Amino acid sequence: ATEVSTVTDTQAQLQLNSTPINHALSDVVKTDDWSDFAFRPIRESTVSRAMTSRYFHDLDKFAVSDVVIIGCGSSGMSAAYVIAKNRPDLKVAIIEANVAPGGGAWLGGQLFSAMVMRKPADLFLNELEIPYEDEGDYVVVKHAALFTSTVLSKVLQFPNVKLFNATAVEDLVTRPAGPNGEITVAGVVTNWTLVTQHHDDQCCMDPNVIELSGYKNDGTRDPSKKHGVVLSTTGHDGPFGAFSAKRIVAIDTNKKLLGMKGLDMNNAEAGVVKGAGSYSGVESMYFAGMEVAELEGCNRMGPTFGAMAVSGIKAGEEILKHFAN
Ligand code: AHZ
Repeated sequence: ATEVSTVTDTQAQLQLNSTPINHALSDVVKTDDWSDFAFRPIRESTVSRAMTSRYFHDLDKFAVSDVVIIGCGSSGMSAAYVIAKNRPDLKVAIIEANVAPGGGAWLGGQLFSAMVMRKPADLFLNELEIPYEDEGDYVVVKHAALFTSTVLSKVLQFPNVKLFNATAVEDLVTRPAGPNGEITVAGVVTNWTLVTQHHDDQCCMDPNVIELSGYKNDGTRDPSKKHGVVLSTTGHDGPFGAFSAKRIVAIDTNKKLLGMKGLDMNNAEAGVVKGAGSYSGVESMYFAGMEVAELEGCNRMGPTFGAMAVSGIKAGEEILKHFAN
């Protein structure tokens, strides 16, 4: 049996060698002979500078941003797509605590692959050219990772978007916004997530900030410019989740954290979409995704993702209106 399989393998190899393979490196590896293959030369410091110069340039460029999205899960990515596609002139910074962006949208629920979206969220899949099976009232993407990787790749290709991953928002920057105690969010306080996780056992590791646009150099409001916005999409409560919702109830004394209620798909998805958008208690603050459920006391929906996409789209469109008016 061993002899037969050896003969077959050799024949297959010969067949492969006689057929030119049209691969990406065909121009360089002309005869499928890799023996002289070499990369162009480089210095180690060149690699270091190629990364760090760009990162520090981005830190500088996005130190003042028009839109800061906290959390890069399904709702945050959907909002980023809508905003960046329609307004290439706005600087959109996405801050994601995890190394891997995507939040809970790499699997459809439990550890299962397929992602369910109730109609009419399929229209967003059409826009993104993500294939799905049509099951009547709902559609199924064969793997949640197909949705997440597609939205993510489209968002990251917009030149006006910067994703700062492995970076946690630790607080909101706030400023007075009126004579009666009104407050506006004016930026976010950031830190490397690994630092954020060690405030209890290391001393004094001060954070950094991203400020929203709309201020003069002396820090006063520039009325000729639109005020930037923060959109929080940090998901439901957890080690990092519901971050801004929890912070907002300390800032807005009229607000109580209502907390996410039990699972009810029909009520939850409609409720989250209804509650998504601008937050009335603090100016320039917007919410989408499961964080809305924590803030407004909606049910959770479990593994159905239509409301994540649609609440992101709704908040994104409200933000577009803010910058258009
Ligand atoms: O890492 C978090 C995740 O990627 C990130 N995040 C949370 N706090 C942060 C902070 N700074 C920076 N302070 C932070 N990033 O936010 C992302 C949230 O993504 P998610 O997928 O958890 O939220 P989502 O609302 O977009 O989607 C929720 C998906 C769920 S949960 C659920 C249920 O349990 O019923 N149902 C659905 C559809």
